[in-house]
Amino acid sequence: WMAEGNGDKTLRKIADAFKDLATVLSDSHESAVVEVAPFSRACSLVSPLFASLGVAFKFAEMDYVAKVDDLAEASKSIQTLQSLIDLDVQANTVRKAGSHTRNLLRVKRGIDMVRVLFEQIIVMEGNSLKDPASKAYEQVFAPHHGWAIRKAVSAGMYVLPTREQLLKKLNEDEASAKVQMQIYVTASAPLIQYVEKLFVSRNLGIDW
Ligand code: 1PW
Repeated sequence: WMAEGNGDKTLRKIADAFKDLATVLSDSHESAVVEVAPFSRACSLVSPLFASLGVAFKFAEMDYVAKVDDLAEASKSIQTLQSLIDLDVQANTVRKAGSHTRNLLRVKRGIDMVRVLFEQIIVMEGNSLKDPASKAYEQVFAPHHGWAIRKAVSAGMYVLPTREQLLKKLNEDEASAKVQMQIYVTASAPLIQYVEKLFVSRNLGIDW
């Protein structure tokens, strides 16, 4: 039976990791400090989810994984997200291709897209993921992508797994999936806002 589903409980791991990060934020309020290591670890747990969206999202998964790996590597020498950004500010490399700060902004979009996707899946009717996935992509990534990538992604929307297939791959039933997805939606929102605030408060912008 393990070959069918995912005995690792992907959704629960994601929910738990983001809940822990949200707790750090809510306990520390204004003085909140998020460390790069637990942030990148939580983001890495989201990768199998991209993989379960099927071959069409292989490129999205590869791009996301490479950027999360870069943050994990950075965590060996940089402790907090704030200092990760400040180091790029000082070196004038914030927008440089492959910089940690640029990768952080892309990874933030990845976890935000999953947040919107889960929000949509929780309220959706029917078995097609096309509408929830399209909405998540349109809202989070499409404004930052050129024509060719947008076209490729919209083609991929026709070969997504069904909701039933996705839940089976994730080894969840309807009820358990909704619980874990809602935990992620609730926990990821303040974390995403926190990362955005790091950029905005330094006048770095988040629309690039
Ligand atoms: C959940 C529904 C499925 C929607 C999946 C949408 C995936 C969107 C990400 C596709 C990214 C693959 C192509 C890579 C694009 C890069 O040019 C771009 N990366 C991102 C994440 O936007 C910018 O990366 P860069 O130039 O900073 O290396």
